[in-house]
Amino acid sequence: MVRPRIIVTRKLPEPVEARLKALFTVAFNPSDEPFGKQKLIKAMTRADGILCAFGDNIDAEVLQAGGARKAQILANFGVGTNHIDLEAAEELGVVVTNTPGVLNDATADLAMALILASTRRMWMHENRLRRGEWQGFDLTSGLGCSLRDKVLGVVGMGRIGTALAMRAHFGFGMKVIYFNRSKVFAAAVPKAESVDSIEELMAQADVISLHVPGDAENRHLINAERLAMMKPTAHLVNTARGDVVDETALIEALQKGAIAGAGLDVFEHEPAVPEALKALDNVTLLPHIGSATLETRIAMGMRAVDNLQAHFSDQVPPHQVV
Ligand code: 8YV
Repeated sequence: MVRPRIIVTRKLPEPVEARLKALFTVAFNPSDEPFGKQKLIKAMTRADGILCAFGDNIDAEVLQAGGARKAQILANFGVGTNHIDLEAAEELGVVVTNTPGVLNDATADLAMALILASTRRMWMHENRLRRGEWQGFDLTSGLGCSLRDKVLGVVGMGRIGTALAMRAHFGFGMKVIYFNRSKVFAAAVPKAESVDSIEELMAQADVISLHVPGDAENRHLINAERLAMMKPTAHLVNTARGDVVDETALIEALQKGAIAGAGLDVFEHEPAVPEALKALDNVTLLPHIGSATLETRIAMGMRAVDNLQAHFSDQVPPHQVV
């Protein structure tokens, strides 16, 4: 039997590449240079399946490419699929899969780390120390705020939001409120309270953490108006997608001190990070590393391979999106 031909757009952890090699005829990307549009179009016409990732902009034009040979499946390495035109994929009969579940802990850990970094003003302190500005121990300057009995507002209480809420509630004594666009959902976190509107959450929370998908409906969900509803002592953490927040409005709020701080792992125009944001010391900035542990990245890769393997064995992939 002819082995399916798979094109992999990014360098993957070694055990994942080894498993792919054992199952398929694979073109890897050892240089890890991201694919541009033309290369994605070419991949679409030369493979039976593509193992892609965040940053590969797979729009309708890419999806329409192909003739005698056309990729039947896009196995995304990651849970978010906002970089793929799902509607076009569905229309064209291209299967899209993702890798949910295995990155909940890593991403929730990082959100918790950003909450701690922001509320304890770690970036400001570390930066001053590295610049040689630490004059010695003192009791009153640069104080942060404690988390016990503070309110964590989770926007999007799905798998990752729930994992964060558990950490915040059991590990740090925080009260949890949450807002979900689907009202049928009941949180698995003890005493977590659902609020009726995002406005209510913005106004009540001491720390707000975003865990919604980066789809059109959520673009600029956190805009100037909603940022203005936050307490001046509150912190915003984003490990979801950059465009869920109006970055310009956030910069303004941070510059004015209208909110106390922010912890950001994602940005509106990655990998570009505005200089105005870098200049602020009430914000912690990380380069989209929510799922970046070796264990997690291997598990994500294996899940993507599971999806490919099922598809090419004429089974429904376990994590099919469309
Ligand atoms: C991944 C992510 O690293 O899974 C996601 O949606 O945002 C990240 O944790 C990224 O998607 C890799 O493709």
